[in-house]
Amino acid sequence: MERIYIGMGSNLAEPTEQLRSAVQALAQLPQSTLAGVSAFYQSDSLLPGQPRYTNAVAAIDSTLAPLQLLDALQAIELDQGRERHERWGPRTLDLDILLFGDRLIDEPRLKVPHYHMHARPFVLYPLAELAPAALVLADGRRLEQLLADCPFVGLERMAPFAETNQ
Ligand code: PH2
Ligand code: MG
Ligand code: MG
Repeated sequence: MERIYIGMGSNLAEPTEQLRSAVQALAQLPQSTLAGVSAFYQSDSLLPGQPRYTNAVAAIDSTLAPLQLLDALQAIELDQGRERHERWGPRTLDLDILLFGDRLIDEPRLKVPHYHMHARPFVLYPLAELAPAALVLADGRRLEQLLADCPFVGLERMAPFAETNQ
């Protein structure tokens, strides 16, 4: 079993509903159990002119191999209407593998830790709700330090998932 953190994002077609559906799909993954879901956060898109995003992080424990999990996450994205046009385009659902146990992965389809996660408050702050403060990434960076270097700016924290999901 390895602990995996998955970043979730949506800025089309009722983002909150998209994330709720995604959580249900993650709970159905084979060889895996859902271990936690952060609160949902809203923020402006990094690219101007797009709708605001809703983001969250989920934790799963899984024996899936990284590329098996990536395939399963991309199937969930497609199932929820994801269309890939331009890079960073608006999307109904984005599921990104942020951390995969203590693995460093550098494959054409998958780089872990997720690139740019250190600079994205909408990834780091929900991650910090689930991961221990003392977490050290596979590349040696400390979550505490990444948080200290990434101010909580432009993020709006919504009700915790358990409350919004009742
Ligand atoms: N994802 C992007 C581009 N911009 N902005 C926010 N707030 N949240 C995202 O998840 C996001 C983004 C492409 O991955
Ligand atoms: Mg992304
Ligand atoms: Mg993605």
